[in-house]
This record gives sequence, C-alpha cells and structure tokens, in this order.
Amino acid sequence: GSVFGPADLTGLDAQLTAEEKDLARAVRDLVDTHIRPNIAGWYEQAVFPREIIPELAKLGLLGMHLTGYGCAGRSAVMYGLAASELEAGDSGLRTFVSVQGSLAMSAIHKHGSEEQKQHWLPEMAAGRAVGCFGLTEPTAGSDPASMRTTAVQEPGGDWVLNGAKRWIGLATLADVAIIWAQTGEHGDARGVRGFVVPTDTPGFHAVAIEPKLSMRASVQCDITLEDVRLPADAILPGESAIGLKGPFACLNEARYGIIWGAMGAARDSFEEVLRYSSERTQFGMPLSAFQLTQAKLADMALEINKGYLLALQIGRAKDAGTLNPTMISVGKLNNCREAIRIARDAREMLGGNGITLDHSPLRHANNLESVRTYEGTDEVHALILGRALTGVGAFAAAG
Ligand code: TGC
Repeated sequence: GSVFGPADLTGLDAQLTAEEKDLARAVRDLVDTHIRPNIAGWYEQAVFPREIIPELAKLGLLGMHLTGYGCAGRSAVMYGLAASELEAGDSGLRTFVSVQGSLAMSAIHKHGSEEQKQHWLPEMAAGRAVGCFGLTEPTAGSDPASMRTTAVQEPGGDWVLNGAKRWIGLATLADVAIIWAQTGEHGDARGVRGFVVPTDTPGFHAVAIEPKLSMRASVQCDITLEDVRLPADAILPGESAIGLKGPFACLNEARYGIIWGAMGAARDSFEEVLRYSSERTQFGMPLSAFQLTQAKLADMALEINKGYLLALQIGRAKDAGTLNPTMISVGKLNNCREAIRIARDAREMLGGNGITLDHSPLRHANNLESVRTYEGTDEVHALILGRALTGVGAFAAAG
C-alpha cells in the first residue's frame, strides 16, 4: 500500500523514490515498536522517554538533513517523511528531533566555528549529547526582536549572559543550549547573537513548565541566566549569525519539518477513525455506512492529500535550492490549521470513546495546539503571507 496510507487517493506514493519510501517505512517501524505501545502512558504521566534517543540516532534521524560531522546528510523530503512518521506517533517525539536537529544542531552547523562543529555535532548526531535552542522569552514570543537577554563582553574577552528564556524544548535534558542574546555593540558583535552554552555552566538554570494540557510527552522549560560566564569563543562567529536572521535561518528548518509533521498527526487521526467507523455499529449498521461519516472521512482525506502535496512541493523546492521563507509559511499555516481540524473531527466521530487515551485524535489535537503556536503562530504566518502579497508589513501598529 501507499506509505501515506488509505488517505492517499491521489497517487502521492508514486511521487516518492524507493529510497524515500524505505526511510518512511523504517521510521514507521520504529514508531510502531517503540512509541505506539507506550505513548498513552508517557502522555498521561508527562514523561519524555529518554530511552528513545538511541533508537532515533540509530536511524540517523538526529540532524539527518545536515552533512558531515556524523550527520546522515539526507534530503529535505526524507527529513520531512521522517517528521511525518514520528508525529503520527506523537508531536512530542517529533519535537525532540526538531529541537535537536533543526534548531540546536542547525545553529551550530550553519553559524558555528569549526571547533564548535567538531565538538558538538558528532555527539549530538549520535544522541550522546542533547541540545536546546533559546530564543523565546517570557516577554518576547512572536516578537523576538524585543528580547531582553544580554551578552556583555568583558575586557578579558569573556562573555557574561543575563536574562530569561521561556518555552524552551528539552532545556532540562540538554547538555548544550544555543542562547540568543542582545550584544549591543561589542567589536564585531552587533545586535542579536548566538552563544553555545554548556548547561553545566554556573548560573544556567532550567525548570520544566508544568502542568501542560498539550505536548505532555515532551519537555518545555523556563531558563534563567544569571551571570553566565563564557569564554570569548562561545559566540557563534558566522557572518550569517549576526542579527535575527541567525535564529530565523534555524526556524526555517524547524518550520519546514512541521509542514510534514502536522500531516502525520492528521493521517494517524484519520486512520484511527476510519478503522473505528468500520467496527463501531449503531442503529444496526457500522458508522462507516452513514452518509455523514463518509462525508467527514472524504473531507479529511482531501485535506490530507492537499497537505502532503504541499509538503512535497515545498520539500522538492528545498532540495532544489529554490525554497523561500514565504513558501514555508504557506505550508506551516495550512498544514497546522488543517491537521488540528482533522484531529478534532476524528475525536468527534469517536464519540465519548474519543476522550480517552485509548484513541489518538484528542491527544494529537491537544499537541497541535502547541504545534500551531510555536515556530510562528498561525497569525504570524498569516501576516508573513499578507506582507508577501501586499508589500506592507502589518506586524505592528503603523507609525
Ligand atoms: P525583521 O526584524 O524585519 O527581520 C530581522 C532579520 O531577519 C531576516 N529574516 C529572515 N531570515 C531568514 N529566514 C526568515 N524566515 C526570516 N525572517 C526574517 C530579515 O531579513 C532580517 O534580516 P536583516 O539582515 O535585515 O537583519 O523581522 P521580520 O519583520 O521579517 O519578522 C517579523 C516576524 C513577526 C515575522 C518574526 O519576528 C517572526 O517570525 N516571529 C515569530 C517568532 C517565532 O517563530 N518564534 C518561535 C521561537 S522558537 C523557540 O524559541 C523555541 S520553540 C521550539 C522548542 O524549543 O520547543
């Protein structure tokens, strides 16, 4: 059958190479073996299963789109397929791979020194070191330019960081944090810059944000930075990392993965309710024989086909080197919005049984509340598209 499952009514499968399909199936096997049997328990107990990290590393899924330094060097489409399969298991597990690979490893790979790359990337690709990415702050979410965290360089060359970060995935598990901070004007450092911060540096504290009603099999944290002293070479030195375009280049990678990931959660919700509706009998016939059920299933399948077509189009553009951030916003906005609708419709079709952890759709819908919010909210992506269409930025009040 199609790697996109029974929702594939448009020959999506035929758009993939054999190698791409093999990778998707290998990740699905991992999800079936290690995630599906346990996810309800992890979700209920709010546990991120650390033991999954070596399994993800074995398949080369950590920093899988990066080349060299022990990374798998896979195509964007393969990375997307892996994200989709993982998120069919749970958004929290896909988030681990995104934060580790698309954010933390990408930051070092794109903007780091040779020493930083050699030191961290092979360990992170092997899953022996975990990374996190600190951009968002308690008072700077959609507007990262308003961040207050500072990095001040002392005469001896050391950097001293002070401030706070919020909603940082994996921070309590992480060995290394990429922290973005305002430098003011220090020699070559201008504006926002990134720093490679080992999390055992004195003054670095991370605390998990609890209790959450979303993304429970994952960890998001508050970080405080109190006089965190770093050597001069802790700064990400690349020209590419001067200013907010440094972190935005990493967000592009993570947002790209979400385009595919969200469709995985949608597909899993659809498959669950497709199965259920053929087994569940009311008024003397299976739910699947009711016209209202069929209309809902058809609508879900339409959006899954459109969502994957969009993901494939954007993925092929990424592999061809023609991707631009506007295309990423099209995919992120559309696929998160449609995925959460599909997950909610699937919950509804499961009736009362749909509110238990025996079924995936409400868990997916709750997770997708986070997915549509992080890496640029629906509103931010709508405004990025509005700016692309009109030439007028409407993020802040005019004047
Ligand atoms: P503006 O201030 O004009 O731009 C600053 C510079 O950045 C460049 N740029 C981009 N570069 C590459 N890719 C993109 N997508 C870029 N978007 C902007 C821009 O060209 C400029 O460069 P330069 O050389 O002129 O300095 O900003 P803007 O007006 O373009 O953007 C405004 C807005 C609202 C779109 C932007 O601020 C935005 O995207 N806000 C949303 C922030 C967001 O997504 N936050 C999520 C943070 S993720 C995180 O902290 C952890 S969540 C995951 C986890 O850990 O679990």
